[in-house]
Amino acid sequence: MNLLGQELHKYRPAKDAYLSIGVFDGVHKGHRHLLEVLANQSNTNGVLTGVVTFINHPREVLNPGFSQSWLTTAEEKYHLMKEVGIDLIVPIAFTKETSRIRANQFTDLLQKHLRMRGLVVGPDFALGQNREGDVNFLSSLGKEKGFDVKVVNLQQTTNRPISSSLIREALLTGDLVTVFQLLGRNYSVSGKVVAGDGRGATVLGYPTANLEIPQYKAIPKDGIYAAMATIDGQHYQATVSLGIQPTFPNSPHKLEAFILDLNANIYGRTVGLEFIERLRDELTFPTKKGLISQIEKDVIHTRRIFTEREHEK
Ligand code: RBF
Ligand code: MG
Repeated sequence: MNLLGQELHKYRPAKDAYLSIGVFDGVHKGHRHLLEVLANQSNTNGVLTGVVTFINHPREVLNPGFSQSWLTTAEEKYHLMKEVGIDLIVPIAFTKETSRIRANQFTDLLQKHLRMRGLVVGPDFALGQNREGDVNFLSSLGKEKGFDVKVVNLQQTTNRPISSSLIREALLTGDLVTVFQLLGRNYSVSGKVVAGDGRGATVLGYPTANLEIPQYKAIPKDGIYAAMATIDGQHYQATVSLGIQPTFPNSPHKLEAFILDLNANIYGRTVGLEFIERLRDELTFPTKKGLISQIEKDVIHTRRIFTEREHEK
């Protein structure tokens, strides 16, 4: 049995299912639109809502050398999918072997193991060797083999379809307004608090939590941000410094959060950060005093952003 067969073989869904297939990195607005159509279709037909999602990026296999930074970790992705009502999440690895599976063999496996009765996809979707199973191919195959194919038009923003790569680009330029528009929520990163240099607490009077970020996670452009921190389900306002702290030469690249109104040792705990607004670039200050008074302003700015958001509700 091929790897895909082995992976799918583990599942024994109690009912038939409508499925979508893809990477779904970020579970952005466009993905959510597609998944909502999927959920409606399966509810109408009284079947399960399932997603088959690649663990790695197919492009990694198809063009070696390509490496992806991810908008969502696997756990974040599954959590977001469950929120939109996906019952069955089936992670699969994309391998050379997967890329060579014939389209009809692929759908046979989906029918056999996941009880696929319908497939909901975007207009550019294709599966199977050389993308032979495009939307037209799948529609006629479905008629023959007994599954329905529904094509969902992609959500547009200012004439470009919403895509994970557009969101990555916006993160790289620090354009959180666009990120929010395409993602439908704030971008977030979570990581364990590790030991820093202690300079924040001892020299500046602004102790920061230094976060260890997952290796493949996309991070925004260096700079200072207002963020919402979450620690054990509790929310805190935070001012985040992301970068190389140019005031102190040879500092490592770091993601640090000054968490407002928290007096606790949080070493080893996991902190989630939702990036809300970019405040400024990192600057080089001639004196520590200059940096301290700027940090003071950043913190006041952060509080103001939260107050304004509170009023907008
Ligand atoms: N370091 C800099 O060199 N330049 C900055 O503009 C800068 N801005 C910061 C703003 C805030 C709100 C915080 C919490 C830190 C900032 N830092 C900056 C990082 C600071 O130098 C670092 O936290 C300490 O040196 C401890 O590593
Ligand atoms: Mg620190």
